[in-house]
Order: sequence, then structure tokens, then C-alpha cells
Amino acid sequence: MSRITCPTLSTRVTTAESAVAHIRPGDNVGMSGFTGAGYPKAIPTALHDLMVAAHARGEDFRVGLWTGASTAPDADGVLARAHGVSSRLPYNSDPTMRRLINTGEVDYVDAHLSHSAQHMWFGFYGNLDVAVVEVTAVLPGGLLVPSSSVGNNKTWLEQADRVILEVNHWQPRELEGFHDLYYGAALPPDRRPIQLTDPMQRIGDPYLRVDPAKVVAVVETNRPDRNSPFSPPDDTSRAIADHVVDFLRAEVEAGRIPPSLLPLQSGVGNVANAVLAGLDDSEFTDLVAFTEVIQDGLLDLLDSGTIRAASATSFGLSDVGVEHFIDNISSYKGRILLRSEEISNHPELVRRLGVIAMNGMIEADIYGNVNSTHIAGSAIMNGIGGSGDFTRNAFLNFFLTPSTAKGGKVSAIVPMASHIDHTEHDVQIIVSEHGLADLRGLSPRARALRIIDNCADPAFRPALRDYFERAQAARPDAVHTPHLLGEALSWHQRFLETGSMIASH
Ligand code: 0RQ
Repeated sequence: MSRITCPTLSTRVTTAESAVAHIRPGDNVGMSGFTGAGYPKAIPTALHDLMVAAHARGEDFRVGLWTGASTAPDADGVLARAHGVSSRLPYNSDPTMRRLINTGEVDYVDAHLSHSAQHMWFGFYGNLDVAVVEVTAVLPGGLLVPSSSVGNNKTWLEQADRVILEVNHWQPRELEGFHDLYYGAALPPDRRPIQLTDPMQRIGDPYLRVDPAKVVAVVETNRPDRNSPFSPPDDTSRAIADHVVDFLRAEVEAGRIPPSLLPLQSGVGNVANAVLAGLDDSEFTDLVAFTEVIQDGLLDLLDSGTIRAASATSFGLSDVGVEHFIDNISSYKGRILLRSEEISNHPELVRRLGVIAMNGMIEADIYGNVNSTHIAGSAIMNGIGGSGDFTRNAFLNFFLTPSTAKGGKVSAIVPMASHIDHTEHDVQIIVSEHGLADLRGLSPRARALRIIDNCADPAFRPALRDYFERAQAARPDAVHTPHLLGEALSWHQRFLETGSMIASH
């Protein structure tokens, strides 16, 4: 059955090679895509070919590339390989693109995901020339059935001068009804409260809208999303999960949160997946998620009934997870809602619902400042993503990490963070495989003792305590947050020089 039932737009169906002629050197291009789901599958490769040919003729052909979040090797990766990207926002995890960002070829704007759409509307990013958006189907009147992610698609479709649609036959047609697109937003000073008081409340429509007059091409594809495999939980991630579950249990016993907890947000990656698995093995039931990404672990929880429903902006499944989802798609209808990322991550909603946020980190310092994005101060890993949107506004927030990286040579707890994404004022709970540091209501010095004793790897604890004690002794009149400024970043310097933070190396 045809996926394109809009009479006007069915006349615009063409090949990727001819559609891509609508993208010109210097354009800003807004693509769909979030954690490897719902990104365009054909146009990026066609654009790569166009760019490579232009470069061979000695012409410059680069674009500004904007997305929902991370895409895939056949989107970010091919465009990076073509040396065709001048600027990139708001999030990237592709290794080739990361290298070009870190060598200075690509200007990267690492934005809070909840900010990216509104900053476009505020006019902070300039003009959006073209939107390239994957959808599941095109209905009459320019109504679009979104695909496996929503991200910033609503904004790109509304703001772009020209629109190219990719209709992906691989996406299950039954995705119709899984989305809730909020069209009630206004700009300040005319903003009104977003009337969402329950994570699963519908506040919008099941469809995206596009002005058919702006659609310059429709391309049909049949290709899977980038589905990343998950490692089964190892001892480290299982230990982290156990600490989180024990803590939540104690919070319920203390009467601070209800037995069905509060809406959960869980970051991406294996540790986050392990925490979800830990919840599945616990007594908790009838939970709800208000999060960004639906990973395999969340599907398991929906299957077992531990979680009754989940609101997000995207899927982020493995091959096995996708197969399971497609085979059982009707059982998830009404229990999964995908929204725009400005809504899934909205500070107003995160604060109102009292979300419990759980995210990974690269390092934390002894006072609780958290670095989510940079290696040794200067090199970007991925980006802040939604971690700031959720952390600052959450009822409870956790940062989860193994206590060491690089085979034990690098401590995730350091004297001073080499870059700060989440300040000591925002961070509540830090968890490693060794234990959990509950920082709520503590002064900086009390936090330092708790983080060192509970979370740092035992091999690094003596050096961290030594630093903390000498910092207090050095300036007795300045011990609110004691530091030895000449030494504070020496662990990172040693890592850069020797590949290890261990002093004897
Ligand atoms: O590098 O692959 O080269 O070995 O960092 O580390 O341990 O695989 O951890 O995949 O969970 O990622 C913070 C990056 C953790 C992620 C971060 C090196 C380590 C490895 C990855 P290699 P792991 P994870 C919702 C919320 C920000 C966005 C966010 C992230 C690599 O969680 O991007 O939270 N968060 N979004 O070796 C040197 C250290 C290190 C280190 C780790 N201390 N020093 N290298 N590494 N710690 C989702 C979205 O917003 C879409």
C-alpha cells in the first residue's frame, strides 16, 4: 500500500540524486534523527557524493548541519568524510564528526537539547534553508506520520525554506498513533503554561504538519535505523544499579517519594540500561518514564509491567530490541508516546512532574561539579544532550559512572573537574560501583569526604584525601571550597603526558 496518500505530495516523489540538488553550498540543513533513530537514510549519502564531486572541481561545498541529537555513520559519518560540514548542533556522537570537531574543522555548538528548537525560533542560529526529515507516511493535507524519533522535526519543518521528505518503508506503518505533537507553543512574551500534568497526557496531535508548497522533493527509502547493540550488564554496572535501587527503596521508606516512585529519566548507554535491568529485578512496579530515549531496557520494563508507560522523543534500540518492538507493536500502543524534544526535555515539565534523572558522566570533582562532555578539558566526547535539562529541574538527580576509566589509569573522581557541565549546585547523587554519595544538603567539604570515601576507587582515595587536607592547610582563611590552584588540574596534565593519572607513572 502506498505510504504517500497526499495527492499534491505524491507528484513530488523523486530520487535522492535529484532531490539533493535542492541543497546548496552554504545552506543550513536541519535533519531528522535522534540517537540513531529516524535520521534520513538516502539524502546524506547523495549529498556526500555531490560534495566530493564539488571538492574535486576545487569548489567549496559545506553546510551547517542541525539535527535532533546523534544520527549514524550514514548521516553524520558520510558528511564528515566528505568534509562537507562547517558547523554542527546540538549533539553528536559520531566518531568521524567528533574528530573533525576536535581538530577544528567543524564548529560545534553543544546545546541543551530543550534549547535547540527555541533558540531557532528566537533567531539565534540564523536562517534554516532546508529540512530533510524522515517520516513513516505522508497523508492528505500535508499531515506526516513521524518515524522512530521526533527530535526537532516540528521546528525544522516549520522554519525551513524548503523541505525534503524521506518516506522510509522500513519504519512500521503501525507507528501512526505513537506520537503527540504539541502545536501550542508561542514565543515570549506570549507564552502560556504547558498543560501537561501527567507524563502520558496527550497535549497535541498524532501528526507533524508541513506546508505542501514548501516540499520540493519526496524520496522513498527502505533502510533500518542505526541500531546499537547493548552489552549485557557487567559486575560494575550491576553494582551501580544495585546502589541506585537501594537508594530509591530507602527514599520510599523515608516517605520522600511514593512507592511507584516519580517519573524516571534514564540516559543512554550500558550503565543506564543496567539500572533499568536492576529496577526490573526489584519489587518496584507501576512506574512511569518521562525521558528522552526508549532503550531495550525500557521495553523489558514495559513487558514485565514494572513500567506502565513511557513518554520520550525517540527510540534507541538494538537490532534485537527493534525486532521485538515490531513483533509486539500493538501491545505498546497507548503505552509509548513520542514528543518533540523541546517537550520531552522541557524544564517546566521536568520540574512539575518531579522527574528522577539518571545520567552518565565522564568525571566529577571532590565537590560535586560534573563533567559530562570533555576529556582532559579540551576534547569533546559527545555533548551535554539532555542531561542538563533533566538534572537541574529534577526532583532527584543521579550521575552514574565506573570509578575509573582507561583500565584503571584514570580516576572518575578528580580534585577539580577539567570542564563543568553540571555545577555543584545542581548535582545531588553520585554513584560508582563502590558506592553512592548523597550530597543533598551538604557543604562542599562534607561533600568531598563523602565522594572520596564512597565513590572514588580505593587506589585513588589516599591521593584525593591528601589533596583535600593540604588544600585546607594551605589557606586556613579560605576553606569553604579548598583548592590548591597550581595542582588542581595536575592529574589531567599527568594523564595527557603519561596516559595515566597515577602519580608514580
Ligand atoms: O572512551 O570509547 O574511547 O574508550 O569516554 O565512556 O565508559 O563507555 O561510558 O558510554 O556511558 O558514556 C558521559 C560520555 C559516558 C555519556 C558519557 C571515556 C571512555 C570511553 C565513553 P573510549 P563509557 P558511556 C541522555 C543524556 C552526556 C549526554 C547525556 C554522555 C568514553 O553518558 O555522552 O548525558 N553523556 N545525555 O574511556 C578519560 C575519563 C573518562 C574517559 C570515560 N574520566 N577520562 N576518558 N572516558 N570517562 C541522552 C541524550 O542526551 C541523547
